Amino acid sequence: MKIYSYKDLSESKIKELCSRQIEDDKLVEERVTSIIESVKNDGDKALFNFAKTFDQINLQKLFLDAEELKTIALTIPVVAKEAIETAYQNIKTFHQSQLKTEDKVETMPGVICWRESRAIEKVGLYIPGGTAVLPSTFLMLATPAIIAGCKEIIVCSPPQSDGKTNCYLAYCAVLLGIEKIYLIGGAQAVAAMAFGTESVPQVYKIFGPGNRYVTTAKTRVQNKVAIDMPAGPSEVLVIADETANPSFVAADLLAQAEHGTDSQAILVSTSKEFITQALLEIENQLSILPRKEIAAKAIANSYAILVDDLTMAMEFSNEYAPEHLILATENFEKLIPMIINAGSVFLGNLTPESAGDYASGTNHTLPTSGFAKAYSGVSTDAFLKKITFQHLSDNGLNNIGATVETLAAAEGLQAHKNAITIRVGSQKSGVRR
Ligand code: HSO
Ligand code: ZN
Repeated sequence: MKIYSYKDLSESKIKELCSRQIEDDKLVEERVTSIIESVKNDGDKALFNFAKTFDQINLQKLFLDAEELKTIALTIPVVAKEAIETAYQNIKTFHQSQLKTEDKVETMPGVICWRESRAIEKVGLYIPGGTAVLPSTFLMLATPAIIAGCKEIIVCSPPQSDGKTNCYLAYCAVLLGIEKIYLIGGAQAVAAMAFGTESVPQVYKIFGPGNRYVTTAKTRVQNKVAIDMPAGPSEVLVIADETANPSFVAADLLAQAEHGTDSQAILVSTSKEFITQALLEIENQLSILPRKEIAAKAIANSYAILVDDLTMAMEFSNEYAPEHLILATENFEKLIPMIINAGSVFLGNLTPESAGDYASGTNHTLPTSGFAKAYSGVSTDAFLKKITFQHLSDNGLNNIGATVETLAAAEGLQAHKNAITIRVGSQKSGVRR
């Protein structure tokens, strides 16, 4: 891990450190384009073929039904079942609190405007499989979808080598009342949900993380469906001062690093000595991690920055716009108002990112690659649309009429003006309205 001194960094070097160097991979782009075309043209047939080529499986059907899921779910160890239930309760409580009814607003006497939420009727959730199967992602996406009231929730996850899904995902499905898991992975899952096939219903919005194929496919199908957000590799930025604990911080950086070789784990500290201690701790803890090869590569691509004070640390963090921001300082309260760009924030020395990754209640589907400058993480809102309503009374029509007529005339849109004039006229002549 390289160490930089913030004061000595040029503006262009700061920009470079904040840019997530993800090269365009032409091969991935081409493959994704051809996968999407195949699914669009050949539907289920293409999906069965991709299961053979990519998952080495001869699927008989493309999904597991409620009965099959129940049977698989029975094999879950009791502790895991209880942990999933606790996490689910917290996620549910937090996301339920996001359902808010807004007040009606009288912008002028007799002119009433308001917004109401309606659920997106059909949503598609992608739950990654492969080396890291993520039941937590299932909870993070399906819980707000259910709370929002989405009618159709399609779940896709790549099949295991036995052509099934694992007991954790199956148990989540049972707990959530989701009756099918489609055994489809990669770009083909995204294409199937975007365009629909004989077995897979078409959806209006696709959610969920995934590898480069999945994320590339999501950005590709955006002219057809909405997506939660553009996604890149996961990242954490830890701001630590002398009140922080180097072993805690090292553990947090490694938790991020074990996600993937391209993950970023950035340490920003006010103390040179702290950085040295944390780096030593990383070495110690890394050597006994089961995913040490992956984590070591991610750490090698990451860096530490020495700053003069916490204000400087916040300045860098806002420029970097991390997916996860950990404030490893007793002074976190003072920093909260200074946070401008971050996906999710973890406050104080006893709040690891892992708490939010799994169980505290906040969502772990968050903007990466600097998109925290413009995007929010997934929440109940992401599964809702806000519809505006308005009503004009007699009085309201009189009050707003001239303004609309003048603006319509200024834009040369006579019919717009008429829509007001004709009503005001009917008011005067006593014509029934
Ligand atoms: N840190 C990941 C979420 C996750 N961690 C799932 C463990 N499982 C992205 O926020
Ligand atoms: Zn994580």
